[in-house]
Amino acid sequence: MKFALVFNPFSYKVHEENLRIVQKYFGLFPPLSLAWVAAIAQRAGHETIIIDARTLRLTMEDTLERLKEFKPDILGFMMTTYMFPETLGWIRYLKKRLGIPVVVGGYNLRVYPRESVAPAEIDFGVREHAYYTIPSLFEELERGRKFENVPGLIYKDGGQTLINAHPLKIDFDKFPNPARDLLPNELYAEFPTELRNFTVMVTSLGCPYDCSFCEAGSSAYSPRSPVTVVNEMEECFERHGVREIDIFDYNFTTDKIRVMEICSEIIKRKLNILWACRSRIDIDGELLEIMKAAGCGRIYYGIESGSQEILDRVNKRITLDRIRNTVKMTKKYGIRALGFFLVGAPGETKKTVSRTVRFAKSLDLDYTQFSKCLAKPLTPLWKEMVAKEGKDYWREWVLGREEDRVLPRPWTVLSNDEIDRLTRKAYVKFHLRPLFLLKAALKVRSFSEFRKKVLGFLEMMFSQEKISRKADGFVAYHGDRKRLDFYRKLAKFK
Ligand code: B12
Repeated sequence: MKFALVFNPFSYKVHEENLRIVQKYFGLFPPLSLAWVAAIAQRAGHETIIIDARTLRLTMEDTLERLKEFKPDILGFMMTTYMFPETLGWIRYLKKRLGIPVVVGGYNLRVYPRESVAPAEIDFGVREHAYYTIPSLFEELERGRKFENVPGLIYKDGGQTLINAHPLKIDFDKFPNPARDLLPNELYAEFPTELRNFTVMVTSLGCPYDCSFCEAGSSAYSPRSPVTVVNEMEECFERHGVREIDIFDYNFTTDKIRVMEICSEIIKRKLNILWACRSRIDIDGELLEIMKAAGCGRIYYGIESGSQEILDRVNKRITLDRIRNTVKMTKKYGIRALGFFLVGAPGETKKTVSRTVRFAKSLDLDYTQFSKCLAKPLTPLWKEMVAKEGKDYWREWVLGREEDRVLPRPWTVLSNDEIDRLTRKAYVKFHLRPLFLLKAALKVRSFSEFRKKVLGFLEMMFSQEKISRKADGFVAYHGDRKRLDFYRKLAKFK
């Protein structure tokens, strides 16, 4: 089978947890889920391409041209809940012109398997991982067409939507490395990126904790082995010129021994890669020391609040003292620390937001992100919202029956407009400190980094609207024009 995977651009949403300016400067990341799917298909012997239309700034028409050259037998898309309507728009356009089957997968399929394949243009859905489903589906498409044998497949038969069970156990360690050879690796970057090429990695699935605002809560923790992880890092370095990696695991440090083994392996192989990860705050000096020695340059900590009551209320299971100590220790070992904070969490008042901002300022953080607390699908907050309203906004959204609108936050006395304003204010207050700005300026390594940061700062101060609004013509991130043009040509004429 010839398989083409398309990553479509997406715009800013009013229900988005980030402010528009933050989303704009967030970065351009590789479509990692699609790269996993591509590697699985390639390993099963299928010729596969990924068109990262978002990063290459390709229009639907450009993408169609490229697809006509490749002549795929089947098209694939990744579906998140929030971007569902936009991805569906791309599917509709391409399906109409190419007339080939379409398969979709991704997080939204786990939440809304039936609704995700409801549109007539979508032929198949992959409910779980592609690992067994895609090779088996392609075999059936080539031979038997007995779809009832394909594990985890969602398909349509005589007007009915059928969902096959997926009884096979997934071993994440056996997954082939994501097919980064199909991606324009030179173009990716995130806001704090220091080195190119940059990529993202996922080394474990799930999270055993149960914070009430997070959808990963209590999901089965499934790590890749230290050797597999470092093999992937080495492949990134040698084959794809990668010098910086952001590890996107929900909590990279869930298993201390595993992280220590990963670090020892990096040190043993003398792998010179700068990497970052997301972590809970409850880690110790022993771990930080070896992480630094192995090239860890940044840790993104989930801090959430400067109010102990709110931390307890969202089930965070951390204390303010622990946060202070860990951030201090992180800095002592020479690792940059970023704090993720929530605004509008359960029990939030103007006072608790002020406390959070004061707390954030008192920690020696290098970066912060203030997100607006949102009832995301599968979170305990979402379950409460559905029970209370008797209606599931996200389900209606996926079915095209709901507008992009700000969702109610019955767990706080703050209105949505106040939450928006307070979030913006939090950024301004955190950044507008002479000493912080001076320190940030001294850390800048290149003119392009300087430009990116100054522009981001100025936009945050002067052109961010008081209340989030729709943003037509939204373009994420300022890329490198020369590199972009090179890859656009390659994508169209290769
Ligand atoms: C890396 C990442 C990104 C990267 C790359 C995008 C991507 N997914 O490739 C970037 C930064 C660009 C990104 C962007 C966004 N992301 Co993101 N992202 C992730 C992250 C951290 C890892 C994905 C990954 O590689 N997982 C490991 C692989 C093995 O699992 P997987 O992704 O589930 O993929 C398997 C199956 O789902 C299936 N599958 C997935 N896609 C497809 C496609 C086809 C055709 C098939 C057949 C199968 C299939 O097969 C895969 C392999 O087995 C996940 C969280 C997580 N830990 O999974 C969030 C996550 C997927 N992202 C999420 C969100 C919300 C977003 C954004 C909307 C954020 C934003 N506001 O901008 C955007 C939207 C992107 C889009 N086009 O829709 C949510 C989705 C929640 C939801 N309800 O839909 C998640 C779950 C994080 C979270 N907990 O909030 N993301």
